[in-house]
Amino acid sequence: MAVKNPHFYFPFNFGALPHELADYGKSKVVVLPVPYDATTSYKPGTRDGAHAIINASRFLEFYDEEAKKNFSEIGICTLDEMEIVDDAKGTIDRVYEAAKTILGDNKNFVMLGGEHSLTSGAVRAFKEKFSDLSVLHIDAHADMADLNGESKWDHGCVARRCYEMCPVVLAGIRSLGDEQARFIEENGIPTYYAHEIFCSGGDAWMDEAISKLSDTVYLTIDLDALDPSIMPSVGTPVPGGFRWFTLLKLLRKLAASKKVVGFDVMEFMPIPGMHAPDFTAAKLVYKLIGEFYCK
Ligand SMILES: [Mn+2]
Repeated sequence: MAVKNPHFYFPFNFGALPHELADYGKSKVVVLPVPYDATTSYKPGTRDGAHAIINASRFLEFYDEEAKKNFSEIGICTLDEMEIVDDAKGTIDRVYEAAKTILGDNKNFVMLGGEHSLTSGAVRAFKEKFSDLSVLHIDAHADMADLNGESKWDHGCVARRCYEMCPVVLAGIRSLGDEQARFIEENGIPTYYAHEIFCSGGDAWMDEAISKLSDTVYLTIDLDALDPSIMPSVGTPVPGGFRWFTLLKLLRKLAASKKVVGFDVMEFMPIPGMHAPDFTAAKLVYKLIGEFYCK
């Protein structure tokens, strides 16, 4: 029998949940925080991202007014921050091992970053378990470079690494190099550019994008996919991104027609003194736990 927390104890976990809702054995959802930002191109700071999202999540209200329920009741266990190692590939391999363990225990996976390169470690574990996996990559950047500098494991290469394992659909894209654009074109990778989807006036593109995915989906969200006006706390902001309800609508449609087996929310770079984006990121994570894991 778990001890009821005394009022002065406010646990540091996603949602500040009491022990009985945050215990690994009993929780259906497991949150993996990874404080890693070795290859970030413009400004470091995403190593503090997961911690800041968890901290903000402790002040959320758990009644979801849209779903009319409290998602936290299924149990959300927050792991300790993953220890990173000195090289990028080594850290990504650790994410793979962690994801594999969490999947092996039949838990629902949530990763908080940390830089986007970590996603390929998780996708590798998911692809091993779900052979028909596809990835929905929501991002301002295509992340389709084969190499950035000399590294295959840079955050600008993550969609390319995923594409080597399984089909990938890109959405919200508004920044990419010539070579990446050519690669996307030549390989017919379904790509929903921001100017096309946000200037068209409609949302027919959402159903079309979702129809390009297989039935079993891993969702990766780079927070810079959101417009910098609501999400300035990223390393490389680009104007012209998703607004809150548009992104939720897409993800709700995704949840309605596909089995989302895992997701991550990456590249959060907290800005000291600016706390709205921390709450935006935390609320997004909570909404997605509800959409994907509480049906
Ligand atoms: Mn990215």
